[in-house]
Amino acid sequence: MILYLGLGANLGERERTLRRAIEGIKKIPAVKLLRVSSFYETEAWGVVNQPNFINAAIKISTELEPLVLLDELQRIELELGRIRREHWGARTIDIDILYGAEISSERLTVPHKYLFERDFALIPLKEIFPSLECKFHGDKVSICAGSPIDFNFKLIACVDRNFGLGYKNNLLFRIPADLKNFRRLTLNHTIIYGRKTLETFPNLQPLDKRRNIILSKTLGKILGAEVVESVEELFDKLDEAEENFIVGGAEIFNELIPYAKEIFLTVVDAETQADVFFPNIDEFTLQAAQIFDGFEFRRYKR
Ligand code: A4P
Ligand code: MG
Repeated sequence: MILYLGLGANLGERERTLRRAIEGIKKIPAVKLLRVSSFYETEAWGVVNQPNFINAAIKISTELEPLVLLDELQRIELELGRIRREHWGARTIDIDILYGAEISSERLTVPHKYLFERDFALIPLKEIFPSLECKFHGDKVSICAGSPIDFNFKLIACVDRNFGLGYKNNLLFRIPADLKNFRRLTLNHTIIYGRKTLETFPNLQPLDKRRNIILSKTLGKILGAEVVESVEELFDKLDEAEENFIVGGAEIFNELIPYAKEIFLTVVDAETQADVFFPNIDEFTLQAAQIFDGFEFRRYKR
């Protein structure tokens, strides 16, 4: 089932809390995060004399029963410090199921009962669900920084015809033209990768002339690289104006593809015995392809 959720915060470090909530939702078993909207600064709706909110919407697919999902969302609200006080009152985080099913029970009404009256929910939702038919009401809602999609993540990989990525912790291909293209694209930018990918680099060393960030819970200090333990910690280190290339492996691609804007794939016209695969790219569209003898360069955009 595809569901759209709305998130809102008007107390504390609002952007960080929203990003942590999205990461928390991503980690719920049987939930797949498909898409994230920009963050929007919005005037409090329904109650006056409250700080502005930041609101966002996300798209997920899930096999969970909606009430089980609601339990999980409320657990995340609690973990992030939501205190239930006044109805419609100020909150560190509020997560609502906005759209995607028809449910009307005591604990849960979907579509959310005020969805179509509230620009703070509709405008982010419409961004990730453009075919939704709705009317806006002229409320004060403006795009602001801080969404995970603002970090300009680009995924880059070389795969076989079936999107196979590697075998026994190694790359499937080392094609000189592809390595050259990789270098040209990533030079002077930031590259982000996991421990196993570090082990595929020459001399097992970080790559030169690029900011290297390694996402790993087990690695210690590495000369020439910064090590972060979590995606949240990564967000704190990144610069929105930079081009941040995610270079592997499969786990890191899976972690960050929901936030990616662009994908560069070298697709080799071969079938190999791969044991890890590039994640599903249904949310992206092909922008350009350059065909060579035995492989092609493809560029996809969200
Ligand atoms: N519940 C029923 N349907 C749903 C649903 N679709 N999604 C039940 C989530 N929960 C749903 O919610 C109360 C109960 O609603 C839940 O226990 C659940 O069983 P709550 O989050 O505990 O209380 P609340 O948030 O104060 O009430 P409510 O009605 O959910 O408020 P809203 O609709 O979330 O509105 N202004 C701006 N600019 N931005 C905002 O984000 N948010 C609110 C709160 C008011 N003004 C705002 C914003
Ligand atoms: Mg709510």
